Amino acid sequence: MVRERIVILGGGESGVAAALLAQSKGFDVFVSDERSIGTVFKSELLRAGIEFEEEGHFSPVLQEADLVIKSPGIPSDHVLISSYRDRQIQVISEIEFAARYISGRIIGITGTNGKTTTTHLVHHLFQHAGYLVGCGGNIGHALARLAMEPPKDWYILELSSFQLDDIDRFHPHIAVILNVTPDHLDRYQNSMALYAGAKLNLTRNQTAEDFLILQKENHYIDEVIAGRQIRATQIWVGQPEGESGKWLKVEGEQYDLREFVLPGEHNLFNTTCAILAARRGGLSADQIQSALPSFLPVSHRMELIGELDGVRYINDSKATNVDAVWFALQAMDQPVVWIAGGKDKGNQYDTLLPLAKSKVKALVCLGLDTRKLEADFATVVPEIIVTRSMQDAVCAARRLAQPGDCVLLSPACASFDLFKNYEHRGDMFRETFQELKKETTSCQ
Ligand code: UMA
Repeated sequence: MVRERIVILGGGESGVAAALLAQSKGFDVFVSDERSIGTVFKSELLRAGIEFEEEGHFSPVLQEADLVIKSPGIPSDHVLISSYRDRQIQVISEIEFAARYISGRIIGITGTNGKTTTTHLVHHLFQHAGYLVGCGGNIGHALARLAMEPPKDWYILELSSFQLDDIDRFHPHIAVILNVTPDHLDRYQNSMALYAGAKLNLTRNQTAEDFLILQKENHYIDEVIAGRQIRATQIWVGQPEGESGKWLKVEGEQYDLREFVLPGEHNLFNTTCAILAARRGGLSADQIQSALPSFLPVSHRMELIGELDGVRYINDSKATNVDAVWFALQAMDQPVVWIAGGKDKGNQYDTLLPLAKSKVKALVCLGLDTRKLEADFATVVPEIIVTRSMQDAVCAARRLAQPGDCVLLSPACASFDLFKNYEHRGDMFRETFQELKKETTSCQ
């Protein structure tokens, strides 16, 4: 019998996890990457005996695909993708493929911001209630890896628009769309309707037995939802009823937040959505309340990494878009030395200008090309410094900050120009800070 051939484009986390899963399901697998494949991923492929190519999509095997799995980082208008679609060869995302091999129920969480925190919280609530739970997706651990583990009761998945672009049958029982604001527009022909449309794909295969939790009064969501037929029960979430660090009321049930460590008004909204998802998934209000005090927040998201010379250093490396930085600056109550920059994704900084004017005393640009940042903030921030490495950026920030100030890494951009990913960028920030603090390194 001839085995079905799956071609996997991209040899990162999604591609390699999909390759291992596909091989375990008896497919003939080939992985192709346009750059060199990372050492860890390459050794996984070699160990499994999976064929691959790197430094380019050249192999004739690419033409023999029965099914193509596309990594989320590869744009849909890539010439290879277009050629597959022209030949009616199905191209799907790793999420779509992996979901075909799991049997538990899925909670899919998307949105421009807050999805990592909300995913972690929902995971924690179900785990604390005693369920077998898998947590993955855009959060860093591909669903395909979870599909190779023993089955779980629930899969809590953070999903990006890129992963939702190429779904076919993917079907979450509970879908959460936290918010939609401009991001990744370089991948969506500069169209918010296309980007919001990708997020709305999350509900495409839901039925009347399912739930869709989504943000009220978000005009990007309102515009795209108007043209869609939604079968799931819709739960619209408006302004949360509660006070950060004190209490929260969700559908008439009051929760005590005094021992709950997620600060900020925006997290009241994320927590409301997480509680709604947990309640629809069958958890009781008591089960949720008893889980809240033991929740640990996510790293790289407004993470206080320490204090040096009376200056607090905050790692918000996960803020890869303008809106996330808006929340970060909004939450600051000390003068800010702001480290920003990286790979620009078509950013419009207008919404940040008033906040930068009132809170930012100096901007340290970090990245290979920071001209747009420099130009856009020149009129509102008194001092702007350009750096090309984390060490230089942290040293510049240290020079500019005075006791009582705060150094905030909140880049508004992707990390891929200088770092492997946002975690790597945040880790480098933390390490540089710790070296300066221990005086194992010094600034020139
Ligand atoms: N590649 C090609 N051809 C191309 C473009 C890229 O072969 O034309 C190769 C690259 O050389 C690289 C590989 O594809 O080796 C990387 O694939 P990828 O960029 O899709 O990244 P993965 O390592 O597979 O990680 C992806 C998500 N990355 C992106 O969406 C960019 C990870 O989200 C996710 O955690 C992981 O799958 C597991 O599900 C990260 C992310 O930055 C956190 N997400 C974006 C965001 O949150 O803003 C959407």
